[in-house]
Amino acid sequence: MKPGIHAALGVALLLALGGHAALAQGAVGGNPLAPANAYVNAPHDWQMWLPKPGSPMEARIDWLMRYVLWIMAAVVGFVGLLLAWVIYRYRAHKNPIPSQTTHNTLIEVIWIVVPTLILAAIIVPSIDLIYYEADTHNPYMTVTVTGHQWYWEYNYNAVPGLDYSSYMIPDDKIKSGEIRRLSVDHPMVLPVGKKIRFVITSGDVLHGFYLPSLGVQKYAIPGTTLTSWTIIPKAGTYYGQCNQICGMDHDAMPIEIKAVPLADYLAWTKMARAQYTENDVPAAPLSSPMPVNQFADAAR
Ligand SMILES: [Cu+2]
Repeated sequence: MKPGIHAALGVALLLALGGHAALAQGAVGGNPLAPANAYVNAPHDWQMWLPKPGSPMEARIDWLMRYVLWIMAAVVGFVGLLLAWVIYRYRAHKNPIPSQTTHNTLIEVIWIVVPTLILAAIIVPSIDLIYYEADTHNPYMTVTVTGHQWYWEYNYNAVPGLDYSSYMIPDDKIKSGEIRRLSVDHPMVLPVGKKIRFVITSGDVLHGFYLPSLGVQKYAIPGTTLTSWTIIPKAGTYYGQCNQICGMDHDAMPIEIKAVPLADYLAWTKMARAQYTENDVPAAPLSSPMPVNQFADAAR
């Protein structure tokens, strides 16, 4: 049996065993979807390259990055060698009487045509990727993402009432299996293999909705929306951060996404909706920073 099938069977078994217990506890944001933890796509020490692609979009971005990098390396290498050769071969000592040549039609044609072809070779896949990234039509579902000082709010448009806040777990409350400055109390839960559209906005100042391993990066701008999308083929946990300097706790608003099989996602929406309707919005951890606007309100 292939390892992939093994893993899938393992996940199914875990679901059968653990799914109901977790659902019964109603542990939204705790660990209701344990199998999703099997794969974690997170930054690691000494990471030197882009994150491992977790979506087709990031895979394309990664490919284009390497493609352009190789072209760039070839250009830099060629020009560098040419320069070295000219400096050596035509140095004043060896070449006391310089050539008076000012034009060479063949060389001029080459140095116009070749760069044009190189640019065309870069532009075609670039434009293709821009159109691919902009294609938010026909999603399976839409999540409205609102940046706040300093947490994220996720609104599941197709699930009435499912709108909750996601706070970073403070350093002193981190448990094993969680990642300092990246794990959150209530992650965004998404189904694997489905096209998810993000509608991104802000409730106060500029934020940045940045999911490096999924190839998503959009400003969250008060008063307007930007859209992006993703498909996550592999169940697991993916991370992002606010990457627009947005105030004192800019670093304390990470994004955590749990990608789970569709059935788990649907079960989760029922559970989450029941719990979140009861409690309105899940409580933030006690040591979460007080929203700065409270000071402003108190001063009035
Ligand atoms: Cu922010």
